[in-house]
Amino acid sequence: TVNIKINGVSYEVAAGSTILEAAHSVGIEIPTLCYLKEINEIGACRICVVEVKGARSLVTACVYPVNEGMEIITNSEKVMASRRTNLELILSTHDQNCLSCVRSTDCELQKLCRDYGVDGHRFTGDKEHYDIDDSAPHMIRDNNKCILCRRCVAACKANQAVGVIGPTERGFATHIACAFEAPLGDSPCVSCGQCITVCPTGALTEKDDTAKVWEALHDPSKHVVVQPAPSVRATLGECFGMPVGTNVEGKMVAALRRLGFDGVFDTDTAADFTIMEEATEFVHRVQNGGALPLITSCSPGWVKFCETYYPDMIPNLSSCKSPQQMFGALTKTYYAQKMGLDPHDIVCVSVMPCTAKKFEIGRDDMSAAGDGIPDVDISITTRELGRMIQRAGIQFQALPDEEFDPALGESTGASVIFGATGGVMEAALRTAVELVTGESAPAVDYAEVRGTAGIKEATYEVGGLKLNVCVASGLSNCDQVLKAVQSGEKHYDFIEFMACPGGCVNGGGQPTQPASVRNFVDLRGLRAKALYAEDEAKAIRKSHENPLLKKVYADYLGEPGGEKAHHILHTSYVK
Ligand code: HC1
Repeated sequence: TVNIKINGVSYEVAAGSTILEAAHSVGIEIPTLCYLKEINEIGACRICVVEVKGARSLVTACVYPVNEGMEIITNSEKVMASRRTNLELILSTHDQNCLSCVRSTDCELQKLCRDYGVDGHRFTGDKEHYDIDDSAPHMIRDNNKCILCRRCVAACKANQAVGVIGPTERGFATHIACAFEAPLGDSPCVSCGQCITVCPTGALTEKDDTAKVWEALHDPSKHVVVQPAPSVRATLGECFGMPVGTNVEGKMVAALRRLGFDGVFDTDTAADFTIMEEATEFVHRVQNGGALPLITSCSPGWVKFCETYYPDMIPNLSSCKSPQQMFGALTKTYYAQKMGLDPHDIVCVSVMPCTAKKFEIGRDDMSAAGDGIPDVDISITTRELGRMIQRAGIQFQALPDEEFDPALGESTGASVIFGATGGVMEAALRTAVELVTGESAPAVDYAEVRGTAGIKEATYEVGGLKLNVCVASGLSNCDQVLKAVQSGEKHYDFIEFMACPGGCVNGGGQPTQPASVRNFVDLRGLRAKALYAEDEAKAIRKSHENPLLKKVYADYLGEPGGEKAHHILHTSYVK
C-alpha cells in the first residue's frame, strides 16, 4: 500500500493502482468517458482530470498511478472548469436530439452534462454531418452522436479479435468507420454487439424491431408466441433499476403475458433439446470417429466468426441449431400441429441478450416448416423488451411472479445455465456421461468449467474414455484456442465457444451499464450467479430428464439424432 491524500484527507490505498481506482476504493468517484478497464486505457477524453500537487498540468486519473505521499485534488475550481470546457467541446459537435434518443436517461454524456451544468450553447459553428449506417442486420451507427471515445473500437479489437472499425481521417473530420468507409453490413463484422454495450451515447444501437412485435400483437389473425433466452431473466430487472444479478423470471413471464402474447414460453425448453441433440452428436462422433473437437454452435456471433475467419473448422461445428432456432422450429412444426394452427399464422418472437440473434433468424436453412416460413420471425434484445414493458405502462417491480405456459415452457437446471460461459458444456456433460455409460450419474456439478475466466480447460473420465474439454468466451479467447488447436499444441474433444466475454449474460443485447459500473462491478459474475442459483434450486437438472422433452421425442420427433429430429433441429454452414 501507499499513503496518499485526496482532497486533504489521508488514505492508505493499493500500490500500483491508478488515481481513479484509488479514489474509488475510498468512496470518491471521478467521472470518466473514454476509459474502459483493461481495454481502453488511453486517457483521451480528459474528463477524469485531477490536480496532483507538484505536477505541471492536470493529469488523467484513469491512467496516472498513485505514488507514496501523493496529494490529489479531484474537485478544485480548475478541475471543474476543465471538465466543463471539455464537455462543452464534445457537445458542440454532438447531435443534441436527445428527447427521443434511445439512450436518453442512460446516456453517459447526458449525465455528465447534467452534473456539470453544461448545455450546447457556448461553442457553436460547423458540424460534420454523417449518414446513418443501417446496412448491418443487427445495428445502427449514427456518427452524429459519436464522441470518439474509441470504446467500441477497443471492444471490437481487444475483446473480439474482429477489429472492423477504427478512427478514420484527422482532426475535426475524425470519425469511426470501417476500412475504406465500407458500410458495416459489407464488413466482416460478426454482429456480436459488444460495441453497442460499451458505447456511452446513442451512436451505436441495436436495430429496433419492437414495432414489428407490436404489429403482430395487434393483429388478431396472428398467434404470437414469445421465448426469452436463459440469461434474460438474470438481467431484465436492470432495465427497471433492480440490482445486478436479480433473477426476475416470474415478473418477466407476467409482463410478457400482459403485453398480450398468446403463448409465453421459454428458450430454456429448447436448450434442453439442444443438449439432447448435441450430446448425441458428440457421443456419435467419439464412438464413430467423426470430426473432433466438436464445437458448440449456439452463439451466432461465434458461428459467423468461424465461417468468416476459420472456415477450415466448419466440419467441427455442431450441426445443431441454437436453442433460439430449435424453439422456433418446434413452434412451427410440433406446436402448430398440436394446436391445429397453420404455421403461416404463428409469429415466433425471441427475446435475446444478443444482437447476432437478429442476424441468425435470417440465415439460410432456418425453416423447419418449409415454404419459406422462418423458424423465428422477430428477435428483440433484453433492452427492447424493457422498452416495450415501459411503453405499455406495466409497473414491472409490482408484478406478481407467474409461470411459463406449459406447452413449451418446461425446462431443467441444465438449460438455464446456458446463459453463462461454461453452462452449455456443463449441461452437455450431464447428459453425455449418461449416454456413454448408460447409467445415472450422481454428480451434476462440473465446477472446473464454471467461472468467468476467458479460457477454461478440464479432463473428465467418462465410461473408460478420457475427455479433454475447453470453454472460451470472447472471440479473442476463442481465436487463441483455435490457433492452439490448429497448431497441434492443444488437443480437445469438445469445446464450448461463446462470442461474448462471459457468455450471454454479457451479450451485446443486454441492458447497458455505464462505465462507472462496468469498471468496478463484476457484471458477468453476478448475472451468472443468478442462473447457477436457479439451476441448483430446480428439481430436474439434466436435460434428458425433462418430461416435456421425452414426450415430444416420443410423440413427434422420434429418436434423438434421428431423421426427423435432424430435419427439424439441425442446420448447415457456409464458407
Ligand atoms: Fe444464449 Fe442460447 S444461451 S446463445 O447464450 O444457446 O443469446 O441467454 O438464448 O439460442 O438457450 C443468447 C442466452 C440463448 C440460444 C440458449
